[in-house]
Amino acid sequence: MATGTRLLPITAVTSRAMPSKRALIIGISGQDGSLLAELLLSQGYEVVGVVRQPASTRFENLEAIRGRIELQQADVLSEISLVDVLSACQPHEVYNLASPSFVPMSWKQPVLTAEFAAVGVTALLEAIRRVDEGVRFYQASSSEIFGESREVPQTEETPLAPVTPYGVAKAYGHFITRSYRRRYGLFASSGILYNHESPRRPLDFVTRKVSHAAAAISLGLKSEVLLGNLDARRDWGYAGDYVRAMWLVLQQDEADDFVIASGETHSVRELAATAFAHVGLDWEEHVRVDDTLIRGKAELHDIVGDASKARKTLGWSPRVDFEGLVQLLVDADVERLRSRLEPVETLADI
Ligand code: GDR
Repeated sequence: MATGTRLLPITAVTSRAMPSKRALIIGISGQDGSLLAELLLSQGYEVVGVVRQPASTRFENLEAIRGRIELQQADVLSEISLVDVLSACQPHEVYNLASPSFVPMSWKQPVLTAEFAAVGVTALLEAIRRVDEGVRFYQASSSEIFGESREVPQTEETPLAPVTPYGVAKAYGHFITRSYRRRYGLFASSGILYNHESPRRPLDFVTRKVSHAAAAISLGLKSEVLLGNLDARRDWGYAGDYVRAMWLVLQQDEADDFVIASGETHSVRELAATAFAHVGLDWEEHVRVDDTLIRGKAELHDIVGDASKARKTLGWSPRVDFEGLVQLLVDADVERLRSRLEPVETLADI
């Protein structure tokens, strides 16, 4: 679509009595982007999403809302490309969720990780500065920026000590957002999000890996799963709760940084035990440790967030607890696998 043209079908705009807010989500096709898009649509927003692939691509996470959003293909590392999108869309709010998210991959692709999670943020902030300094900007920071933290739990004031290329790149993104807020007075905020999961998580992440394995084993589709460090602990929450926090961050009077976390940690062992118990199985009979999946010195310890500021200022608190999250993931995987099995069973019956 050419710069300056309207992005949404005219019906979507004129059918509302009040002019709605327009949000631009960079990286809309991922777990967080798609959940955030659904939340914003439910609040009456017009939602435009930026994707790297052609807009005609079938994005599984966006299937339910595909007819209600506009997609723009753009090079998120190019300031010119971003200026074009911002000029065409004229958003009130911009959410930057475009970044690789699987931490171990950042050791294999450190330069690419830095380009997206660090330099790309700068390109976007520069583009906003050029097009409209009044835009509200959300940066997806991550608990990985705390790395080997000496403070437990971490707050917005905890010094950053990242250890992975992903964490280092995210620390840059975090600081540059702060820097543009101070230097240019942009409404640029960061949400420092701890692990947040949903059925839209790819299977590489430990939560989905475990929930999918528990579901598949309970349906007789496989017998075991290989995991890394069972003692590793994380502060896990439900992604639906966390995208609500993103939105709240941009509704404040002033731009700021917020830790978004559950405040409690659980081990991978507890994760497996809870998931397998939910489908009536003993995890110890099905989980094996694969040493190649252990992160060693790159593993993070004592990463747990203190979200007091978010609770007080944003009025945010998570609605789904650890057990509820694990059950929700397992139920979704059971349902997904059963629906794939059904046609096969029907054929076998014939
Ligand atoms: P993380 O998530 O690296 O914390 O980053 P991940 O689910 O990959 O790992 C969580 C913990 O589980 C341990 N673990 C395993 N992890 C994976 N992936 N596979 C395994 O088989 C396995 N066995 C044990 C890991 O060692 C680790 O301790 C997530 C991502 O969403 C980031 O994008 C985000 O920024 C941070 O959370 C906050």
